[in-house]
Amino acid sequence: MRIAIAASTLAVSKGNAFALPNRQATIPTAPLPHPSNDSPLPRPPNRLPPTDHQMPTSSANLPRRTFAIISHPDAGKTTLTEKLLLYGGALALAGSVTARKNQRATASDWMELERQRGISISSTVLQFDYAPPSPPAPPELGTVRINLLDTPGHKDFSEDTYRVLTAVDAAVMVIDAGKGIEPQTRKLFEVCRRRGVPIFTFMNKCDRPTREPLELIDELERVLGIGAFPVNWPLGSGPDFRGVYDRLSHKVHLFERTSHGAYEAPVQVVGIDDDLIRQKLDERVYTQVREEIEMLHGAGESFDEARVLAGQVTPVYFGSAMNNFGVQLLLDGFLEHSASPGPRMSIGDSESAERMVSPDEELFSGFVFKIQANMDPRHRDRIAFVRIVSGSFSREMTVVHAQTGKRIRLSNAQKLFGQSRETVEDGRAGDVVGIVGHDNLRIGDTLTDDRTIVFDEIPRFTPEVFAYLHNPQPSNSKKFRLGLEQLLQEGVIQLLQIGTGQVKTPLLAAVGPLQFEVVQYRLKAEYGAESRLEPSRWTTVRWYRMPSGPPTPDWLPDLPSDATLGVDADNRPVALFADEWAIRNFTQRNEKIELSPLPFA
Ligand SMILES: Nc1nc2c(ncn2[C@@H]2O[C@H](COP(=O)(O)OP(=O)(O)OP(=O)(O)O)[C@@H](O)[C@H]2O)c(=O)[nH]1
Ligand SMILES: [Mg+2]
Repeated sequence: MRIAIAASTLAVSKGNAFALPNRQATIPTAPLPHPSNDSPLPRPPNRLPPTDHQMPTSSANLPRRTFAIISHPDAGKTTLTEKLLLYGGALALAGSVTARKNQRATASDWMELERQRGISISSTVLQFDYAPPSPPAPPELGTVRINLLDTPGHKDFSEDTYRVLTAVDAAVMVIDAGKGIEPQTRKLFEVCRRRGVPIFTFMNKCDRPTREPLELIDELERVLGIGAFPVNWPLGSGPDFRGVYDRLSHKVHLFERTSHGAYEAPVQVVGIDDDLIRQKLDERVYTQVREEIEMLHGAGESFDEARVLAGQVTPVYFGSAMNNFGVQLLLDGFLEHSASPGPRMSIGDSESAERMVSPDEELFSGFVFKIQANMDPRHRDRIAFVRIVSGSFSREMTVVHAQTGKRIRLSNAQKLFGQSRETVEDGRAGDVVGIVGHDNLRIGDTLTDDRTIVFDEIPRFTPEVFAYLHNPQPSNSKKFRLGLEQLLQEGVIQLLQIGTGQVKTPLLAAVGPLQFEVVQYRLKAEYGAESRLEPSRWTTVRWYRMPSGPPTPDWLPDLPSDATLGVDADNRPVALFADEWAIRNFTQRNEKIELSPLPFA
């Protein structure tokens, strides 16, 4: 006989329209909360048969989940992404970020340079369908369509990550349990908090020596100022990491390693008093874990889903992405406790007011949050990634491009799975679709059926590094120009023109220096164009204007020697400075001029 644990036993309050159950919420009959005699639970058939990747075409009514994986570099986002795909049934065999020749690479680090360096450079969308366990899932749940976005951790690529955060409804924050909270994780967390994005935490790399779990939980609360609810608790760490105790189902999941973590790890699910646990754990570790679990239990805090959805509490899962430990618990836990796609604010236009656009609205709307050229060398095209906010999408539909007011036909739309793509027939709020063939689409643009809707979701950043890019092969200038032009459209570097006369010098501007390296690499790999980078002395850019409006063309500020003037890509005047002192000097000489780290609206 099987029983389902009542939600009340778990002290979980359901706030969202539907909730996916935890796979382990159905267990062989046993008294709760301390069943002691369970046999290992056979894995239920909880997924569609794996193919290389799966993208069923008819999906109109599937529930959606759209989330990003974020963290400091190297915490294991791409590894976790790959394992979520494995457990989600979207991959039959997981690849590795450190794949050597003839080994399988990950689906999300598809770019040549990412594979060479073993780091993520660009965010990646992976859409797949996951059939969660049934039973105990209520029959109406069925399959869920997941839009998963793996993001780069390095701060030089953070502009891309911040844009992705506008397109998702939740984030999984990965923490290296040996290190705790690192600076970039903290910054990303702050952005999520400001946006009210619910955060799930995965304490990764528990197969290596970690910091004390209680200390990690305490750090989350202290440093990030968020409530932390450990949903599961690690049994040992490093080579002694044997499994986790699931505090909601009161079950212990004992893991076994598989070769390179390419396949799902076998799991035995037993009660906390089971002899098997004593056998697997060192006496000291066993005693410590029991004490910790008792202590957490004694603290009496219950899992409050409403607070999770409000971004006030983060559910914490321990595991090891590389070894596939705890990945299934994270996936099922996330699906159970996260919410379906949320609304977005429309700022309106001169004739319409600001208002929230709900996913249930009938008319289609969405916004572009990313542009990527040459994802597939065979196509050599450019994809504008659109997050659908409301209504539904169908192939060949025409929509209004809010920025130009023109109607455009979306005849070539794709759903993406890393680098692979497939024509999309339909889409719904929460989905990310790739629009091909509309070169006038820019990051931040709105596509809509409702002319009153204009989104303004995309954050802007001030470039902090500047360099000249030269073409050392004049005979190749066509390729060089085309390549640079297309890479500029991706919005990760900007082109400024320095000088005030007819002839100006192009100057590249970016948030971090690695972006320049990527541009040089991609110019060569994708366009066959060599380039030479020359550092510049400029460290700061400011847009400037007179309080009475933009300066007339023949008017120029009084310039100190370590500053220069120019224009941005939209011909707006900018000043560049060699150091802080130059900015002060400039402001003293031009008292009436207003400076801004971003273009004036
Ligand atoms: N020991 C151990 N190593 C891991 C685990 N998960 C990931 N790694 C390793 O950590 C390194 C970084 O992993 P990635 O998945 O590339 O990390 P990332 O967060 O995607 O890194 P960026 O995208 O570059 O920010 C790789 O060498 C992984 O093999 C784990 O659970 N245990
Ligand atoms: Mg990565």
